[in-house]
Amino acid sequence: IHFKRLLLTGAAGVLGRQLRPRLKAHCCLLRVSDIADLGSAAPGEELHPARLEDADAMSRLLEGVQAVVHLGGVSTEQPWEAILQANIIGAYNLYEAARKQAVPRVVFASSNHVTGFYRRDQVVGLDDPARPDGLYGLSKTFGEDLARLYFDRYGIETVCLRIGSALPEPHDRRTLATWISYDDLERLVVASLTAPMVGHSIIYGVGDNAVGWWDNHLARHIGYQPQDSSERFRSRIESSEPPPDMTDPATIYQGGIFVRSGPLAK
Ligand code: 15L
Repeated sequence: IHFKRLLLTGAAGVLGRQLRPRLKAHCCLLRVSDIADLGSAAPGEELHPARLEDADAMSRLLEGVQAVVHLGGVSTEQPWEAILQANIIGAYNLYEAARKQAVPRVVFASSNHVTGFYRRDQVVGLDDPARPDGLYGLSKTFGEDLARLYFDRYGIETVCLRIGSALPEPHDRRTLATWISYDDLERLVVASLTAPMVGHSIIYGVGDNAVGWWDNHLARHIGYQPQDSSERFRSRIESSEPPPDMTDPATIYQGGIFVRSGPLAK
């Protein structure tokens, strides 16, 4: 057990529901937050609903926690106003709360969509420039830079997880490259919480897939060792899907259908 009290935001979301029981094993108390229904508190849990847009509520939410796993916010492409409130203002409120409450470490759920406009014949490293594929990806780019500012200025450490596709199984050609199992996601989050020194780090949240587009070697200090590969799903997926349409931007670029919003919309 590493932590007295951990905070998980977005605990009612798709990944929050996966991580909630798993993180409990690593702390005495798990504070869980969301605006959606959190159900009832399991032993060792504290329910603490809070709106990311509400700075005072966020400050109270972070009181007395040793680390935050921040999954809260909008997780797909949405109109600007929704992204602005939850992901831009919300991320700012989270970091201001961390500063006020002296929370030393954040694990920030970024996204592969920070670099979604790289092509699938490119391998992206952790110090390559961002190429967000939409407003959602752009908001995660902002979150990564905000985290960097709060490290440089205030010493709050963050690991930005550019999560690929966290799913029970890969389900198409793209997710063969982007898949991360829930077990590997747990390994990644726990490594990010417990690595001795992380400063401001970025790492792709991806499994041990044979084919992939992301190079994590600059994040070896986090100690994440993925164990699950998508390869055993390949033949079934490739034989059941039509051949890829190489003229479709959603096939050319890593972000998949996320690139279609805006000028590339079909
Ligand atoms: C994301 O960032 C989304 O939150 C998730 O719903 C998936 O679409 C994932 O990326 C992905 O790229 O597969």
